[in-house]
Amino acid sequence: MLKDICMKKYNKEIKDCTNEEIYFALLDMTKKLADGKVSEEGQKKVYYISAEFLIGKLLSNNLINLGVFDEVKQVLAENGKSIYDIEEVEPEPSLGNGGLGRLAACFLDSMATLGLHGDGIGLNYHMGLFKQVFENNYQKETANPWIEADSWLEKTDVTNTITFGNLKVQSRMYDIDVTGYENRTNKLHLFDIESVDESIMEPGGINFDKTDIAKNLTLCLYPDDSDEAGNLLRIYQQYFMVANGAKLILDEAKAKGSNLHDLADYAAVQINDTHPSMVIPEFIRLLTAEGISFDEATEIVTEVCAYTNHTILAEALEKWPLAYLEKVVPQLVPIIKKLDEKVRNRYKDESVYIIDKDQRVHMAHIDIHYSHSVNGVAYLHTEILKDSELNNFYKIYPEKFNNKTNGITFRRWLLHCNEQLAAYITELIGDGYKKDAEKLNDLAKFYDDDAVLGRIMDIKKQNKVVLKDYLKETQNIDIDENSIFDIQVKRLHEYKRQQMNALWVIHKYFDIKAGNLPKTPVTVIFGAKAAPAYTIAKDIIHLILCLQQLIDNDPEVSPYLKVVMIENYNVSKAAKIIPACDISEQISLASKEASGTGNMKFMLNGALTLGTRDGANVEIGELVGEDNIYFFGESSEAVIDHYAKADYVSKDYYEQPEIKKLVDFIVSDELLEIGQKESLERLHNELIVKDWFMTLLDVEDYIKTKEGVLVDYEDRKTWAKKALVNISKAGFFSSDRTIAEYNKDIWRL
Ligand code: GL7
Repeated sequence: MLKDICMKKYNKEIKDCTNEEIYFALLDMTKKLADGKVSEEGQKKVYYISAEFLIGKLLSNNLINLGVFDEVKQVLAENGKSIYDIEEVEPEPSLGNGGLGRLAACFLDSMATLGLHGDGIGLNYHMGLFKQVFENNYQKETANPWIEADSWLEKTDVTNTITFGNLKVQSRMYDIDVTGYENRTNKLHLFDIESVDESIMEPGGINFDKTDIAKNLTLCLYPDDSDEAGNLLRIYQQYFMVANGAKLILDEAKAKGSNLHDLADYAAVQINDTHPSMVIPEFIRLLTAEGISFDEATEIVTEVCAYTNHTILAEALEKWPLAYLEKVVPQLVPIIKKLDEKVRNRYKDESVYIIDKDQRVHMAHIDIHYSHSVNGVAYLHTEILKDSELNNFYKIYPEKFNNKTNGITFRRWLLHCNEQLAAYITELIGDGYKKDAEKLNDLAKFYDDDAVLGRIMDIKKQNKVVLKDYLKETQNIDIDENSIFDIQVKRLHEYKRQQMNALWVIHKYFDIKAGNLPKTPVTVIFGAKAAPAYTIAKDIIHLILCLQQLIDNDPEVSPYLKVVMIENYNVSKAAKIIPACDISEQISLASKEASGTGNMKFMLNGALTLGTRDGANVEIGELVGEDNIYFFGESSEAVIDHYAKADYVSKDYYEQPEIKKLVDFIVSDELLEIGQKESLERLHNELIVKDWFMTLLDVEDYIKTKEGVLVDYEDRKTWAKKALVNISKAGFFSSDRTIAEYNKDIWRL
C-alpha cells in the first residue's frame, strides 16, 4: 500500500522518497486504514471533555494499533529507510501540560481499544506547550507550533457561531482519528476559531495580545494566567470548548432519536478537571431553550455528567470571579446563580455554596452538586478527598464518590517505547498481555531464572545505550551507559521536590570530594518544564543546570557523578528516557501528587521506584511488596496534620548542621560563580523561610534511603529480580483497566 501511495503521490519508489515524503505518505495510509475501522455506533456514547489531550506523536502509535507497524518497518528497511528517522519528521502536538493531559490521551486509546464508542472533545491549540530552551543555565520559552498543511487534523464541515456577550465568533471542528489496538476508531474533536491569527505571536517568544479574542482564542495552550487578561482568555477558551461540545452532543443524541428528556440514554459526559465545568450550565441553557423546565434540565444534566478531580492543590481548583463570568459568558450567570440558590435552599453549610461571599464561583462545586459521580485518581487521593478536602461534600453525597486509579496505555508505554522488552515478554509468555495486561503476572515463574534475569538486564543496558546516543546527538552530552540512571522527569513544581533531589546531588558531591567514591557512577537525569510565571520553579531549573556545569568541570567528581537536565522534556523524549531508567524518582510531598502516571511507566519498563507514600506509589507498593520498592519520608497523615496545625518550620530543620551544609551550598562561591545571584539567593531563602512543600522535612530520610538503593544496585541479580517483579505487577496500571472501571461504574455503555 505504501509503495502505491508513494507512486501516486510523488511518482517515486519508496527508496527514492525523502523521509518527509514517506512521512506524508504514511499519514495518508494510516488515515485510510483507520477510516475502515469506524464502525456502527451504539445508542449511548461517552464524551471525554478536556482542555488538554497530550497526544504526542501519533504515527508509530497508530501503525501499532492498526497492526501494521512491523510490516511497515520492514518495508522501509528493505528500501534503505528507517521508521525511527521517519518518526523524527513528525511534529509533536504538545496539547497539554503534563499528567492530566497525557491521561486523557491514554484514555482515548483505551476507549477505542475496548471497543467503546467514546470521543474526545477539546481545543485545537495552534501552539502547544512552549518549547523549552536553556540559555545561560536558565529556561527560556519559545513558541511551539505543530500544525502543518497536511497533518492528522481533518477539517470537518461542522461550524457554529459562539456568542460571548456582544462578541460572536465562528468555530470549526477538526477531527483526529483515535485508533484502538486491533479495534475500532474513535474521534478526537478539536474545536478551532476561523479567525485565529498566528502572526500576533511575538517573534521568538510566547507572548501575544491577550485581549484580541477573535485572533487569539485557540492560539495557545493555557496562556499565562497570572493576570486578568490571561484569566479572561482562559474563560473564553473554556466556554468556547463546552459550547461547541454541548451542541455536538445534543445534535448527535437528537440524530439518534433522543427527545432530550432521555439524554442520559444517549450520552455520558466525563468532565476532566474543572476546565470544562461550564458544560453543566451550558447544557441547562440549551435544554431550557428547548422548552424543558429548569428543574428537569438540572436532573438530566446531573444524570449525564460525571466529574474527575485531579488535584488537591488549592491553586489548581478554579474559582472564577463572578464579574469575569459576567463579562465573558453573561448568558450563563443567571443559570449559575440559580444553581447556587438551589444549593443554599438545601444546605446551610457555606463551604458547599457555589458562589462564595467574595463573589467567586467555585467550579468544582458546580461539578459536585450537578454530576452523578465524583472520582479521584488513586486510592489515597480519593480517601483524602473524602476525609478532608471535600469532606463536607462527601457528607452530603457519599454515594457519588468513587475512585478510579489512573492508568497508562501499554501500546505506547511498552510496545512502542520498548520494542525489545515487549518482544522478549512475548517470547516468555506469549502476546496475550497486549490485550489483557494482567497476563504480565505470568512472568512470576521466571523470578529466579538466571537466564531471564540476565536478558532483562541486557535489554536495560541496550536502552541505556539508545538514550546515550540520543543525548549525544540532541544535546551533545556524554553519559556512561555503565552508570546508574537515576531519573526524575515530570513538570517542575515545588511539591514534586526536584529541589530535594538537587540537595542529594550536593550531598553526593561533598561525599565524593571527601573520598567516598561510589562503586558504580551515578547519572542523575532531570527533565522538566516550569510554568513561565513560576519564578521559584525556574530557579530550581537554574540550580540544576548550575550543578550540571559545576560537576562537569570538576575532574575529581565527574567520573563518579553526572547531572543532566534534558531540554524540552515532552512525550517523545519520555519514550526514549523511561526504558533506560534504573531508579524512578517519585518523591512528591505525601498527599500532594494525586496519582502520578510516570511512576507507572517506569515500573512497567523495569525501573525501581524511590518514592514517598503518595498517589499511586502506594498502590505500586502494595502490588510489588515492600522489598521491591524504596519508600521514605513522612506519611500523608503526618503531612496533613502539619498543615492543619501550621507547625512545620523549615528553619528548625535547616539549623541541623548536615542539612545546613547542603542548603547553603546553593549560595556557595562555587555556584555563584556559575549562576545568577538573585535566582540562587531567592531559592536559598525560600527553602529556609517558606519551604511550603517540606523539602527539609524529608531530605535526611531521602538521602539515607537513596544511598541504600545505590548499595542494592550492586547486587545485580537481586536487582534484576526486583525489576522483573515490577514489570510483572504492572498490569493493574493499564488504562484499559481504568477505562473498563469508568464504564462499569459511571458511563454504563
Ligand atoms: C494531575 C496530578 O497532579 C497527577 O498526579 C495525576 O496523575 C494527573 C492525572 O490524573 O493529574 N493533576 C493536575 O492538575 N495535573 C496533573 O498532572 C496537571
